[in-house]
Amino acid sequence: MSKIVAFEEAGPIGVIRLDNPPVNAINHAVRAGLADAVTLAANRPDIEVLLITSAGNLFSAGADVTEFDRPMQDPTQQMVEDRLERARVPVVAAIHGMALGGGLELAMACHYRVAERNARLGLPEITLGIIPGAGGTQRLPRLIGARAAFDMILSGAPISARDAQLLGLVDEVVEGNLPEGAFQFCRRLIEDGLGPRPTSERTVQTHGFDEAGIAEALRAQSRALKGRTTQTFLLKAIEAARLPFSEGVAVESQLAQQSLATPESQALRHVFFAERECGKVKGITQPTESREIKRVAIIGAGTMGSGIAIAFADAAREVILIDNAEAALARGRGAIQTIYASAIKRGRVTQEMADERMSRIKGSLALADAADADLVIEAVFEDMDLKKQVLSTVDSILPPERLIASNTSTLSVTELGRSTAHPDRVSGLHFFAPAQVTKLLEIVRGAGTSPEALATALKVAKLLKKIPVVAADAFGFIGNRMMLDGYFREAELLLLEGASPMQVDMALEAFGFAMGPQRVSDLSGIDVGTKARIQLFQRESRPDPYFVIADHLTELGRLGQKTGRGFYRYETGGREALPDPEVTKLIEALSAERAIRRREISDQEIVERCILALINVGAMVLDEAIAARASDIDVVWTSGYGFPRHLGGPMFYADALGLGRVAERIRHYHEKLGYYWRPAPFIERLAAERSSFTQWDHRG
Ligand code: T1G
Repeated sequence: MSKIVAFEEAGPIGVIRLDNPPVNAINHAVRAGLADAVTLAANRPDIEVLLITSAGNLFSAGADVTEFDRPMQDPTQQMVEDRLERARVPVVAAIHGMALGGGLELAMACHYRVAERNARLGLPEITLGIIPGAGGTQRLPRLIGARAAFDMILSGAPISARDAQLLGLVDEVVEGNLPEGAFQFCRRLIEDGLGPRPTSERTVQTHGFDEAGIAEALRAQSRALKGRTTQTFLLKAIEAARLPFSEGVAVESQLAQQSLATPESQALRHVFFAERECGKVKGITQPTESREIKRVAIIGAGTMGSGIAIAFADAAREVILIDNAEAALARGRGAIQTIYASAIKRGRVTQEMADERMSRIKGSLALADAADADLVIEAVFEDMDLKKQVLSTVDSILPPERLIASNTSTLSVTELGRSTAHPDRVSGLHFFAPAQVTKLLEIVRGAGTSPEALATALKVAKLLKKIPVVAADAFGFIGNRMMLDGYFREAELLLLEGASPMQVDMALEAFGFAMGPQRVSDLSGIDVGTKARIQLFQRESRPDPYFVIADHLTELGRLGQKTGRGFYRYETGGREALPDPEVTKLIEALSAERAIRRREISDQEIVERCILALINVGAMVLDEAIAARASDIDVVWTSGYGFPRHLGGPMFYADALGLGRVAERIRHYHEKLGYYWRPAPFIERLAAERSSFTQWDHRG
């Protein structure tokens, strides 16, 4: 027997145990091991029940995704499952932690399933742009009905053991120790003389899986599935569940292969691995002994400070939220209560959980109260002098081994570090609004930041379940640099040339962005960008036009949603962006001042220019080593800036377009539009070498 799959006898119970760390992914070795174990058990007449369990934190995370681009070796998972289903004795799966994808499919091929109370079960394949391909679209409908199966696979979200039991997916939820509970369950099967119960022989309940039901299910996921196609493969597969099992499985297998070959799936798998790669930083390892982050002080109770406070309270940390103004602190507390109240309303947390978390957040007007924190995060206004003052004060009261971080979104972390006596312990922790929700955490490494401080910052990201991307210290780091110098800047130029804010936003939302640039500016506050540029212009210059519209709107007090007017106007208390003729007049005047001829502009041109501008600056960010990998940039944009995941991020998308074509189009716009379109030498180089960003990332 292989080490990965062990078989042992416990009286009449044959125990098959998977042990393929870290997530019991089902690769060829696991499949072969399972097949061998089933054969072994079949030749042991004294075995009356087979029990499948796993070592480690979870039952299985499914098929090994790293095997997808290689031909599948026998035995396939379907072959193993057929063996299990046709076993002469009942087969039981004991599920702990998570059973996902192929892991749940394996369990559904067993005749019975028991799960520990906290277990979660799901088929998340759609998040990888594929459909379940090991019988999941045929067995799940037979266990819980076609409609419930369609809903579950369409969302990709795991469900609790309790809900799984209510649906009929799990036979028993074990409150206490799972192995004991599973053995008891097996012994009861023997005592009650209960035999094998092949799922494939069950009939499919199709109630609610009609045209109206399917439309309703798709509507419920319309936002998550915007621009996606995987759902069409899935629908056909679930419909095939009406066929005899063997025919349905054949249809599923074909559709699964087709979904796997889509650019959408390649993009989503790229993002999956990119999100796991980005936390690995050359030369930075997690110290075995490192200080635990129990208590966090946050300076500044504004929108970001309050959101960061919630993120740490949600991670069961003690938080002290400090501000120098009573009114600001009260506003911060009010914002926190409002956010938890809406989380309760949406069923994300219970009143009890919200109360417990809010009780972890203490307010204070005294910076001195940060002295016993393990970590201090400064989140005051984006003003260099103010931030330096706060950091140097904190530095003077905080023991030197503790970490200090700034939530700055554009300012130099190196310079901020130098305003303290310990620049080695200063890093940037750049959260994205809403800080308690957005997955991305941009970690900025200042020139003085020590490897230990960086390792702790990465640990903080894990603690908050955030996706960390490390950026070198330069204006705007990775995300904001590309947004300001590339994407948003080009969007503004298109407005000066004749496109309307609505046209630009709708074109980019149709491309797949969650929200277009002007609506994002109005949401986050146009003055935030203006302040960042004021700081920038103290160190660098940018030729006109560079955000002339936004900076004029700020001057006019049109700061966005918070003032009811920005690029759009908003009804009192409303969030719907309404065109405002005053803005059109302002833009026309700014165009005239610059002798810019206004014209009709197509949506196609809008998208091409905004995306290529993003990619071009992305290549500069890579060339300047501000980002370590092109895939890091893709993570920043898909998890922090709403770039469509199913396109893989700007750099992966550039590869899909072909860098030769990308370079050619950038050169075209350089001739037409000048300075801001000077092609990034890095793109020219890779294009000349007929290479790609992905190849560059995987260079030796
Ligand atoms: N295959 C290969 N490697 C995997 C993997 C998988 N399915 N899941 C995780 N890993 C690696 C991951 O890359 C990382 O590697 C390490 O394990 C720890 O993961 C036939 C076709 C289970 C919730 O979509 O959601 O089954 O970086 O950092 O935060 O129908 O991993 O250390 O080298 O994410 O504790 C469907 C994917 C597959 C689940 C754990 N399954 N995994 O989260 O750890 S398709 C999924 C996850 C399928 C069948 C189809 C999460 C997790 P490294 P991690 P984590």
